[in-house]
Amino acid sequence: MSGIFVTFEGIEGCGKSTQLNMLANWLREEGKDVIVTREPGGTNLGERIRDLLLNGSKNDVFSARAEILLFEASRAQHIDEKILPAIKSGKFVLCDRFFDSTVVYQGVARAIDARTVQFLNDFALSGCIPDMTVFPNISVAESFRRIASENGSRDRIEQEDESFFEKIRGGYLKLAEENDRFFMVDGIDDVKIIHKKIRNEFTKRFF
Ligand code: T5A
Repeated sequence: MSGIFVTFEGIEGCGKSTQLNMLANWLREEGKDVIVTREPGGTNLGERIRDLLLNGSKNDVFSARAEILLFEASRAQHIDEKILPAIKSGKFVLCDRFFDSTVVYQGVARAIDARTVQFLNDFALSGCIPDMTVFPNISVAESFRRIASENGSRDRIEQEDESFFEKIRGGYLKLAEENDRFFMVDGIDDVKIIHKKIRNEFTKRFF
């Protein structure tokens, strides 16, 4: 028995968490056993690493090498403790961000060379590749508008400037072009329209 593993990726505020929860609700209505999780985080250890990584100022002393290793440590724990056991027992696992985030945030935007990122990802992943990756695509201007309209302070990475997020968006567009598992959807549409498109694609691929 093997479940289905779907990840949600994109720039800040693209709507991935909203869409993940809508898909989870629909799958539950269909009688499926669904696990919702996120990266960094998803386990006790992972959530402690998340706190280290995100709570703080962009001026905190964080070497790019230390940062990527923390993301990978959170991922390795997440896969061993939660994701793989759930998939093996036939559950539907929906994860908010996964290794593609490392490819674009640490690889493209922080300029860690692609071979090193792939090596570290491979080590953490242990072959656990998503079956589908949903990517709501919005402009950086829209991302900034949405972040600004949310109450609460920006996390350490959200404090980066526009050029950082243009690199992230470019990185995702390239991944979407190169990988069939990606499903890119226009993130500027109404949330219900986006959900319907994701649901249709999901049905086409898995049911
Ligand atoms: N990171 C992560 C790395 O650098 N490397 C890694 O390996 C990993 C795993 C994690 C941070 O860590 C970095 C990337 C990130 O910087 P996060 O918890 O994923 O951060 O947080 P964000 O990406 O910042 O996620 P957000 O919750 O801010 O945004 P979402 O999930 O994209 O969007 P969502 O659904 O919360 O919506 C944001 C707002 O937009 C509205 C929502 O109501 C909400 O107010 N919205 C829409 N508005 C209009 N039209 C639509 N279609 C809308 N959809 C949502």
